[in-house]
Order: sequence, then C-alpha cells, then structure tokens
Amino acid sequence: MGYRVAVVGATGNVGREILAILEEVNFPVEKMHAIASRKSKGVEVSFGDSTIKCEDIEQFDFSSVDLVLMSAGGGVSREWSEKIGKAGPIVIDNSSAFRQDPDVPLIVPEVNPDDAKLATKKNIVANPNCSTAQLVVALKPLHDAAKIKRVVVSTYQSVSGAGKEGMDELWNQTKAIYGLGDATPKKFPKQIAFNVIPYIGSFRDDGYTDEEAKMWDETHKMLDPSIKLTVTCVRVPVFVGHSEAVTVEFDRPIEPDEAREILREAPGILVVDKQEHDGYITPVDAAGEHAVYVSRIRKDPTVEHGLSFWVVSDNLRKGAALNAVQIAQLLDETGVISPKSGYRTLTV
Ligand code: 2RA
Repeated sequence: MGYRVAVVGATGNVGREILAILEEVNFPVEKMHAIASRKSKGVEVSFGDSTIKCEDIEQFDFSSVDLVLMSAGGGVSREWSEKIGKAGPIVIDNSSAFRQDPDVPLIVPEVNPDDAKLATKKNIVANPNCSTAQLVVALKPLHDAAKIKRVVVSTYQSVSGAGKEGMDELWNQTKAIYGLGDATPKKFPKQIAFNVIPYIGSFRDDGYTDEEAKMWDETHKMLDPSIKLTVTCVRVPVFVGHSEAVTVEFDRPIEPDEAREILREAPGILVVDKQEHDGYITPVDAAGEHAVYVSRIRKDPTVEHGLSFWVVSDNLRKGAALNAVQIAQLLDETGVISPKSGYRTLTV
C-alpha cells in the first residue's frame, strides 16, 4: 500500500532532491508522477532505480493522486495549489505563496508537528524558507528550556538557494575570471565568484529584504511571535549549504555546556563543537546530509543572558526537500493522509 504522489517542479534542484529523498527514506509510494511545465514535458528524471518522464502540469489530472509536493516557485504555486487542494490531494508547497495564510499551516516537524491537524483546511501545507528551517530547528529546544527574547542572525547562503541558474553562475563566473572570459552577473545583482552579496530577494521600504523578513515572519508563525529577530541575509560563493551566525538573548542564564546538552538531545540536530579544526562544521561538510549542525557555542558577554553559535545545514535538504518529505511522513503518521484515500478514489 502506498501513495500516489506527484512532484511538481521535478526538473529543478529541489524537485530532484525530493525524488531522491522520498526514495532514500522509503516513503510508501505506489505511483510517482514527475510534473513540470510544458517545455519540460518528456524530460527524464530519476526516481530510485527507475527513470520517469515529466508530464505537463496543464494536462495532468491532480484528482488522480493523494499527495503533491510542489517546488516550482511562488507564481506556479499561486496559480495551482488551491485548485489542486480542491481536487483532493494535499499539497506540500515549498514556495512563499501560502506561508503566511492563516488557513495554511507552516511546518517544521521538529518544531510544530501539532499543526499537521490544520492541513485539511485548504489541503495545503507550507514548507518554510530554507534559512528559517535550520534556524528554528536550533532555536526550538533552547526556547523550551529558557525563553528566547531576541535573536540576531547573519546568514551565509549558498547559490543553490537561487536554483540551478545560481549554481551555473558561480561555476561559469569562476571559470571566466580565471580564464579571462565573460563574468558579467546575470542571475545575481553583483559578481558572486570570489565575492559576497548582502542582498537576497528584493528590497522592502524599511531597508530590509523580503528574505530577511521571511525569517522573522516564519519564526513568529512556527515558534513564538514574541521573539524579536533582526536579520542580515548574505549570498556567498558556496554551492550547497547555508550557514548562520546566531546570537540569542534569553530570559534566564544559560551556560554553553547546558545549551550543548539540550541541543544534543534535540531531534534533527548534531552538535559538533570542539575547539579544534574538526570541531566545527562548514557547508561543504553538511552538503548531502540531513542534520542541522550546531558548532561554536559560546557565551555572548555583551548582553545579560546571551549565547552565540553557528548553524549549518544543506539548504536543498533540511531547507527544502527533506523538510517537505518529513511533512509528508508527519501527515502519514498522524493519519491526516492515508494510502486508503487513494484506493477510494481509484474505485469510484
Ligand atoms: C535562497 N532562501 O537561498 C532562498 C531559497 N528559498 O535564495
């Protein structure tokens, strides 16, 4: 018994990871459909040992599946997710289109699994932004132990967060700069090879970017609206893996050793924290892995009860595809979806 699943945006970075992780975690799939835009119809993608051909989103009958994992950007999601939800399946949406919709739960299973029960309000569950997902996994167990008052975050976000075009731009610019080729920025607003760019998303009137605002809006929705956050998001010339320098102010004293113990026990986290060169994690170490890594835990002596630490995770995995698959597992485990629903539809 398994689910009939459609992955929309199957040719993208995240779509391909979703297909790989569904197979890796042995999610019960009876039938898998890869869905893409008309121009990618027939393009082959891998699912386990098999190869499947992409089907055209315009032609696909979404009432024939139980679960849709959507990773095709906000525009496609705004056009399709509600229609698909009304046709029957639950949509797990990786875009920002529905994250702040009060009738759509925004879920990181380690943080707010109980919100799964809200999934059937619109048959849509939102997957958070990559930089928020890894942050809240690290903040949640600490917040449970000592209430968090304020967080200061600087991100170091890899180019894969901007899709395949972002990865291609870093690769091509790096080669062009070494080989005297054309290094003109196209995907990013400035040169990304051998550089960092303190701008992701688009500017808002308050001087922040929408990527930065996503981090506090989503943390408020999933964890606690009373936590104050200030954020600077930066694009760095790394292919995969987002890093974050985080400083947290608590309402009671919390020592680095206590924080280490709490984080070691917490789901989804691996603490790698020794004062030696194998004692902290970099994005290259985290790429391809499932965990959120926490390193460099230390006291911030400039505030009353402060800790600083370093959080790294694979942005295509915990930041996107893995979290989406974990939401699917959560919906299955909590009975929000069950393979039977597929059979019921099939026999009508
Ligand atoms: C980025 N947060 O890294 C985006 C992807 N969702 O650009």
